[in-house]
Amino acid sequence: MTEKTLCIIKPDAVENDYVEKINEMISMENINIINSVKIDISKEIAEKFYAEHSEKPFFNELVNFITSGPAIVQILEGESCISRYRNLMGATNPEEANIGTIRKSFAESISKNAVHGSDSSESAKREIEIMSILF
Ligand code: 3AN
Repeated sequence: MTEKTLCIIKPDAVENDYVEKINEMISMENINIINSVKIDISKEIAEKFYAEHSEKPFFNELVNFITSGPAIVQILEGESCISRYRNLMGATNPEEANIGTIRKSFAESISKNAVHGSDSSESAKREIEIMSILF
């Protein structure tokens, strides 16, 4: 089934100039980038976006980091692309990520972990809705 998912290239990866390399890896998987915008995500959008983590001890760190510099917000589209893009991202903690994944290649740490991807079709719908005002 053709799906859409939300991808964010986070401020660490933008600052380190990994955007083209990450997008090349996405394209190699036959996943299309159908919208892409470079933006400073506002605190308001970040808090809404990460609402499911609001009770977690790392919530403030999460919001502070995603708003710390320009990020690339993108909508991806392709066959089963929600799970296929998650696999391409690799584990949340880059130390646990498989070789060949984006996080193994480019993430610095569990919080500065280069990319975000929706984890289910419900999340994808919600996240695309929140971010669609940016495109
Ligand atoms: P994923 O991004 O792999 O779906 P989630 O949904 O568990 O991971 O966590 C969302 C984000 O929260 C992660 N991308 C990461 O930046 C951050 N995060 C998760 N666990 C931790 C942690 N233990 N310490 C700091 N940040 C974390």
